[in-house]
Amino acid sequence: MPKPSLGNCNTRNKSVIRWVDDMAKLCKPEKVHWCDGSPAEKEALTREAVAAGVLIELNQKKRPGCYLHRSNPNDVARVEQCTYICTDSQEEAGPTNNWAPPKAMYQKLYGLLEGAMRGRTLYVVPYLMGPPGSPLAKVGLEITDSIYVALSMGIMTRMGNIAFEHLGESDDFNRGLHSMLDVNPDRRFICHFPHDNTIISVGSAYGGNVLLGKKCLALRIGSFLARNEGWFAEHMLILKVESPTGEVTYVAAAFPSACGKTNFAMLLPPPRYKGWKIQTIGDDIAWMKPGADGRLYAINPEAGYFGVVPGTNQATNPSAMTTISRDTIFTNVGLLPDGDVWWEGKDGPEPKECIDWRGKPWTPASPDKAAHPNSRFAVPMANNPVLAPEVNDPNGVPISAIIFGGRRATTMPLVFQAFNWVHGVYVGATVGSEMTAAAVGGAGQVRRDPMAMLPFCGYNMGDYFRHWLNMRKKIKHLPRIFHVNWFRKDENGNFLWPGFGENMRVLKWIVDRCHHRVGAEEGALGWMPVLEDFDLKGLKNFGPVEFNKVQAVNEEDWRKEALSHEELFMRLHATLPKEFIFTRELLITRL
Ligand code: GTP
Ligand code: SPV
Ligand code: MN
Repeated sequence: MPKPSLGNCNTRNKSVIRWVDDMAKLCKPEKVHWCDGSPAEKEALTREAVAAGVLIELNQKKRPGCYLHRSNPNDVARVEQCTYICTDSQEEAGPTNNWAPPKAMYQKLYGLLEGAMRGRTLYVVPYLMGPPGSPLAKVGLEITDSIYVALSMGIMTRMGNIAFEHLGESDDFNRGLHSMLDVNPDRRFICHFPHDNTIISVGSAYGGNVLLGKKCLALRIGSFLARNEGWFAEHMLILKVESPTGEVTYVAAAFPSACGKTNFAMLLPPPRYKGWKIQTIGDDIAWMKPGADGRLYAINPEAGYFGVVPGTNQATNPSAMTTISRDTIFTNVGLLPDGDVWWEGKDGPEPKECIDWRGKPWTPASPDKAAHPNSRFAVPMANNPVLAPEVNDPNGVPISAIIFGGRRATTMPLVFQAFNWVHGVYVGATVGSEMTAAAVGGAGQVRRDPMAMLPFCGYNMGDYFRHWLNMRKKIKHLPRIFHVNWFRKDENGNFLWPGFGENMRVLKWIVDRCHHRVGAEEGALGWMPVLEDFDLKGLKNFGPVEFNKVQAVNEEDWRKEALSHEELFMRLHATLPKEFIFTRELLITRL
């Protein structure tokens, strides 16, 4: 086997060249391709992917620049049971993470990677997370043998030479190595080595498992760095609210996977909110750091959206529909006879026939869905008609409110505000949510998902809570903290709250609270909106009776809820901040 050449190497950074050379020697690809991020390269790689059958060209008149990818049916979502944090001690990873000692894990992975890219092209994907010039931006390098990953990273990040420009001669970059191997669930490992700023992912070719800039770097490694360096890496959308008078408020919100971040970040206010404008900064990840003026500043490290397709339509998310009308890679949706795509919950009548996400003929009589419930779009954020220009501001935007939320059919009211920072951190730490199709296994079960970070916190969850509490000393103007639940249901299983665009009403109350415009009632859970301050005008079939129902705090439900907080705390007892014990006592007393 001859030594694989470095191909069209396009940097002189010695650490980069040495690392790529080492990895190429290990994986033994036939060819090495360094991505430069140019439009010409995107076109050439796309053509190659189509020729190889990795992408299917869609109807270019209806969806210019759009392609369909079908993943292996055994590989359709993140796999939490195969995701590891590799630190010397298990204590550092904590009880909520799978742990393995670094040495043993490197050995096992290098064994699997030995010669794994024979006959394949090794793509070197340099990328920048964050706006160019931002003090919060980070450089990553992903080596992958998947052309789909290379193309998707080109959408999701600022990819190509821009990363080398940012890096210069430094060796401070994330080393990410990905190989599909034979896409076998038995050989699927997503491993993080926070002390080496290294990620190795094998055996998958799907989304959060393999687009290493996203959940692996921006959240798992990111949260580890953030704790050490005094900032936050969070599973949060960031949005901008502009009032008719031009008042601007920035809000960050953490909801678990497939619980409404993309939809909320692109919210179109109902007609009644004439003059109000919501714009998107980010839809999935926020990096936040205290600024010199004592406020908390946030950037979106990503450059694209990897969003849930099913349920997206003109009524729920018109801006997303415009965004994905071009330049989009769809994964695991249905294919229509005219070369357009189909998914459950798209506008218009069901088609008479299509090809389902597995590539099999589908009709409305088929027992299975045409699109996989976790089918996704990958699309550049530049397509978003409501993109906030501040998304490219290296300094980020100052956050006034942090919202936590989950998917709860019962128990949780539509909205309340935490009493103070410590209470707010408690509210975030005890978020519960029904599991969704975004991860393999357990869909529908309620579990504790602290700050929507259960699958993404790269170190001990108790220490993470401690970090959240400590940060209050570094932020002079603390954001107000809120909790929302769009998903409460009635006895017949119908959503009590209309959601989507109507969430503007909840957001308006939150913004009013931030600007001290409305009072609130002290309740057992926190500050509750007073009926007169909460705008219900123009809502169909939703008046004061329904409002009281969606806001109700049921004592019996909350006894169970408080017990389940205790269960989480017992799991984390070794590192749990004592403040939480007192806060829970106060909650029980108020109940
Ligand atoms: P990830 O990309 O997995 O992190 O998900 P996300 O948090 O961005 O969730 P997304 O906005 O894609 O929404 C997921 C699902 O929740 C979709 O099927 C939406 O239609 C649905 N959804 C979003 N907002 C609402 C809402 O206000 N009410 C209801 N009932 N459903 C909603
Ligand atoms: C999530 O699961 O929270 C996602 C999708 O945003 S993935 O990139 O697959 O993690
Ligand atoms: Mn997410």
